[in-house]
Amino acid sequence: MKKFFISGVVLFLFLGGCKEKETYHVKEVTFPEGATPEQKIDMAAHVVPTEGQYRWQQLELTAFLHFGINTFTEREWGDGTEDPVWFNPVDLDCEQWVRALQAGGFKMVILTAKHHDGFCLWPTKTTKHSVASSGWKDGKGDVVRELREACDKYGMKFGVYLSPWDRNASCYGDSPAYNRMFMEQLRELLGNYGRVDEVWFDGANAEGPNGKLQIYDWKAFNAVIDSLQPQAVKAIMGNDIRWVGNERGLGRETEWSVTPYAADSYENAQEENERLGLKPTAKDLGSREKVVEANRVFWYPSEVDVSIRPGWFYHAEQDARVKSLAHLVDIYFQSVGYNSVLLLNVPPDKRGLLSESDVTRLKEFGDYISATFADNRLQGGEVERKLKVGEMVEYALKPGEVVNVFMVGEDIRKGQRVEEFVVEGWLDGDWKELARGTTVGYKRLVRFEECSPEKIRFIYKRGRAGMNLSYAGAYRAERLDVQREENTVIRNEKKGWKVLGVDSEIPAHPAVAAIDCNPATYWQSDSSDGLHYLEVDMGKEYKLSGFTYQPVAENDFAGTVYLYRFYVSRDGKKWSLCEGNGEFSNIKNNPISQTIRFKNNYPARYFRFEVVREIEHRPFVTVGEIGVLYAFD
Ligand code: FUL
Repeated sequence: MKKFFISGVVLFLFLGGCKEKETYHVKEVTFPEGATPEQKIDMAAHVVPTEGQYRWQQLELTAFLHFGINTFTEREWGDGTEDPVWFNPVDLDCEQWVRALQAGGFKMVILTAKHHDGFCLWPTKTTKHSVASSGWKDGKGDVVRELREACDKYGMKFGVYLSPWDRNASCYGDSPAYNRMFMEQLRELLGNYGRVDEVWFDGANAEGPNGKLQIYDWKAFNAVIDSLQPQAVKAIMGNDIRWVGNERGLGRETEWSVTPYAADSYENAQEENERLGLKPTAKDLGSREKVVEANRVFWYPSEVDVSIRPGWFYHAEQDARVKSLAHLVDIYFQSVGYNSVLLLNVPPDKRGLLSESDVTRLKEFGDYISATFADNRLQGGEVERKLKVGEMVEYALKPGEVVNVFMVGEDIRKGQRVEEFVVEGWLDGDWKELARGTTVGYKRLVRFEECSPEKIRFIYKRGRAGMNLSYAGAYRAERLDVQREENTVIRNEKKGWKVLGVDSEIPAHPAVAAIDCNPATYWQSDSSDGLHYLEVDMGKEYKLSGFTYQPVAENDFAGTVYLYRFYVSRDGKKWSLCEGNGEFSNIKNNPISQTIRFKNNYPARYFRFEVVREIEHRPFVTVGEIGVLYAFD
């Protein structure tokens, strides 16, 4: 006999007037043994979000606040040795953060209560490494409390980021001991600060001081959340919300909220994900092929996290590199408009305020989005409809209206189904294709050339079951000039620079390309096991205070350097080490230009950049550009 096993809660619903009974699977379903491909696809089409996941999806715009000891050291990842006294945001004003984010249209804020450096923004009992030991408010301050109160005052939802990776905790690596400490931190945060709507766990992990890799107990962490804040969604290493796979604000055009990709807390998650070739960065996480090969599927929707600046933490030198309005709007279309939720980071500065440039940009963004979507030009677009595959729905437009955006949504409380659709406009007495797309999900936006059709029709081309169309809209989005500020490279004057030595180079990418002031060209070493290095003669002596590394801006970022050593020399023979354990923090997820500042200045005419490890342990390395910072006499 075939065994039918359906995990999760199963709902039976009678659809208005029709006798057909539909069975829905909340959050997950395991396919019965021997299920046919058609049965699997049909079951996948009936997986629906939990109430919490649905509430979260409706927020559309959520904000990250990266704030902590790194704000004061200007680093992206602290190593845990920082002195807590350095934390002193004398003008801290969480109400200013919340007001600015609200003006941008954001509905929830998520604070980095603890980042990888282990410094806690609340006076925890679990470690001395917290605001209680800081110079701020004589150790009596509590950022989490102040933000909570500001959120309550303005009606903003509140979430916490608690980094499992802790480079300060001495018990990190002693897995049971650290897991206990981490759960205690969770209990403090989730038990003492009122309602929390999202808990964000990053996946970064390493060995502790004992040399052992920390093994996290995700199930136990989840149980703490479920007992204290059952309504909160658990993101990234949690099993409610999935990381979209990059930190550039790019969703997938084909984005399935129903996927066989399993969060780590599920049985056999790693084995199954490997068997199916699934990981957060994979292009395809939910096609028919993947579903048919799988034994189970989950409602595991994606979240697009990206910073308004190149880095996650505030760095004054990035003040002029706040993303343009055009770029933020593109990100909106590629996240919210691709069936995802946007999590935009806006980092408070050393004063404890969002900087003026970011506040202005947030307001521009909020105004642009609300003006664009204020007036739906389709008549009857808000009426819900049921469409069978092959059916279409036609809408009249208000006469003479110019449009360039089409919006469509599925009622995801009845599953995600659409695999292909076409949008056509009635122009000059004929139907012309305006746009086409694959998945829809909660919300799909498609852009096309400006036009004034008399009517628009939506054609449901291909799908997994009947479509529950929840709304359709046509709008005009004002065109904006597209710039990509954060790709600006710090260009040094490199006149007279020469390559002094290099371990290897491939003909298409010679070493000299790393110092030609052109980030589009790059040096690539060969794939030998030996040490890869580049030595440069700068032609004259400088007082070197740091250096810059621009990774290669290509899609897979292969060859990007993670760990390095940096040496200088006055004669090109005797070398002194300035940075022995250098780390380009977070470069794998966020491959932006890196600026490293030394603790001292070094008189030098030559430098040597030695690669200790590539981001994925690949045997070759690439360098888009390497430059130096120097002090004037
Ligand atoms: C990453 C972290 O390592 C970054 O520092 C940042 O917090 C980002 C949101 O997640 O993986």
